[in-house]
Amino acid sequence: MTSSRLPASAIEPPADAPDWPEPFIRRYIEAGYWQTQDFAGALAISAERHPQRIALSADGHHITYAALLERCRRLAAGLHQAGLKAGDNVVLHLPNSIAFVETCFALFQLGVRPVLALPAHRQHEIAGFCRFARAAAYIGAGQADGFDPRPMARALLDEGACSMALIHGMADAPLQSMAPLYQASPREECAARAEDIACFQLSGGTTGTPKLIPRRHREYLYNVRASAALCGFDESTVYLTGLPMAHNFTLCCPGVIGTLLAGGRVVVSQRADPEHCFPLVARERVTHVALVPPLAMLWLDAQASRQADLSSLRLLQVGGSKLGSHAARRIAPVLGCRLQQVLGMAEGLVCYTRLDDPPERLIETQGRPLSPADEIRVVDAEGHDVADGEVGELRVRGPYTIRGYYRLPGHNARAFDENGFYRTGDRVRRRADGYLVVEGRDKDQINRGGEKIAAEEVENLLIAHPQVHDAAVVAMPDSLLGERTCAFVIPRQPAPSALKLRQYLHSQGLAAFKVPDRIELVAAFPQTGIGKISKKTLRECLRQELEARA
Ligand code: AMP
Ligand code: DBH
Repeated sequence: MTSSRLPASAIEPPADAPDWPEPFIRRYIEAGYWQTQDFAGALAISAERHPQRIALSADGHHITYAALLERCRRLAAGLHQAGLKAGDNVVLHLPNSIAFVETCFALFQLGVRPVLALPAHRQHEIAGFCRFARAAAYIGAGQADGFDPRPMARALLDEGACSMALIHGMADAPLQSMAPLYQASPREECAARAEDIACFQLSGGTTGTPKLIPRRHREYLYNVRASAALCGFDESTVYLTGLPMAHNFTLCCPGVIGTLLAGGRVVVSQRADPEHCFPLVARERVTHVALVPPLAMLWLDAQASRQADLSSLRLLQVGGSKLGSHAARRIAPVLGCRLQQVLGMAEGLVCYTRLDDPPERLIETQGRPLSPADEIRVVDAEGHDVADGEVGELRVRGPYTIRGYYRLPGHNARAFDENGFYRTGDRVRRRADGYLVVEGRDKDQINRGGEKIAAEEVENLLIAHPQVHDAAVVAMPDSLLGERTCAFVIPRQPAPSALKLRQYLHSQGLAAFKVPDRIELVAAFPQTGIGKISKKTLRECLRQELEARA
């Protein structure tokens, strides 16, 4: 540590981002889980080991480790000159690209903390993150689907949501183009320390407010390194990014960063559909890929009829929502690679099936915790441990599971128990062999093929519409996505049409995946014994109706 560095307390008051208590910090360091490295330092070491190997390939363009490191360091210098400094937060809103990786590592080096927004997020979410994080800057880029970040970035500046907006691509004042920032001479100095926050992941959440998950260098590096070891990542790994890189799964489990620290190659794709990805797999000899279950099912169906050259594939990781055992069974025979089920959460805990697990475990379970130091509890409504084989709520504490969300002390008091265990809201069964099976969920969230939607966030927007008296958003079963969303709405007269309400939600800048698939206008909601809306009854009505139709 150099004397020019600020003590942690000068950057963030402890209540902002709860850290592990001192005895746990000591335990994780002594056991060797936490080391003294930061992400920028880790990339530099990997680049020194194999400077001339290809680190990333995108659209036929390849970049070596040495070139990547140099570009990250130039960009770090440029971003520093632009005014960003250690302890600042920025909202990073980039599609899968080499620029995403460069920007992330440049920010890591400066100790500037990116909020890792998903490409699908729009003004409603992005403005929320900017305000909540008191972001010094928004960083965006155009997306393959035609999204142009510039009108939104101008609106963010107009509203005062952030004070600087940087764009990868062409931009006019008051926006700034990132291109000139790469002209600066490379910056060597690293301002981040192992115990600092590296970035903020986002929680699927259950409420209307954004939840930022502070991930620190040392614990997130442990997550990524242990994951890479478990998944057998090495210099021969060619990792295809179908899902957004910003997501915990694709970034660190072991993902893009796991591949780069192992000296492998990342093949960048902004799409995950078989039409786009199968030719990439064949051309780039992709070995590893991570998908959510609906995409894995599309890959299965496409390959069953197409027989593309997927011979290089070694491992397909599937997570984000539950993979049905029927689809799980088909993966190895149809795609010719191993299946790994992954139960993960941006808050930390990741469970994996192991590469050498027998087929029964690969097909029927969502794996077991990554770390021997993960402490898992499965509890009943009173918080008592249930016996193995019984279903209960999953709680977890460990060397890479956060102890609290950023700047949400009130929510933290509910989301974590008195012993610091995170209440996941997932209902699971632990088998005698220690493997977990996901059986359901307690939280007020819809899991739409791995994309999480907090019911309350959509309800709040609907209720703000002048022609809406009340709204309740629930999951309805779906054969491809697992779940879709249905909004029950009690209208005011004259009642708005479902189409109008949907257009209204888009106009509010809500990400498209959160706009309800179905909107039902009703006169009243079913109620529970104490007069609350019975979402259970609403879900049951939908289920019966869909069954009757089938
Ligand atoms: P988030 O907190 O937004 O990162 O979402 C994590 C949540 O996704 C978990 O708590 C689970 O509810 C769900 N999830 C992730 N992976 C799986 C899986 N393999 N099977 C079932 N649910 C999953
Ligand atoms: O859903 C998730 O958040 C998730 C799924 C698989 C995750 O964070 C992960 C693996 O790391």
